[in-house]
Amino acid sequence: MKKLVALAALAATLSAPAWAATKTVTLSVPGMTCAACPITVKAALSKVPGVEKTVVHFDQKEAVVTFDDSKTNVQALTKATTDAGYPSSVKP
Ligand SMILES: [Cu+2]
Repeated sequence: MKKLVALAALAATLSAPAWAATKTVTLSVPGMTCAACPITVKAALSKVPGVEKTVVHFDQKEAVVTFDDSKTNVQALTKATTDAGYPSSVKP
């Protein structure tokens, strides 16, 4: 978590207005078992308002999500993948 906070603070200092910060979080998505799964996971995450970028790594079974923390949060991201059939958790 410390690293995430530091990154968010850095991003806020560099580019975002004081009331919004762009955060990047890595989600572990163990349920991705075939090459089509990342497409579903990526689509689910991209639909969450505030998500700016989603990169899914099938080999590592993880999704790297960049989002505006004034519009969404990690709970909404994990809920989105869970609702799509892929429960996820934040990687430390
Ligand atoms: Cu699949």
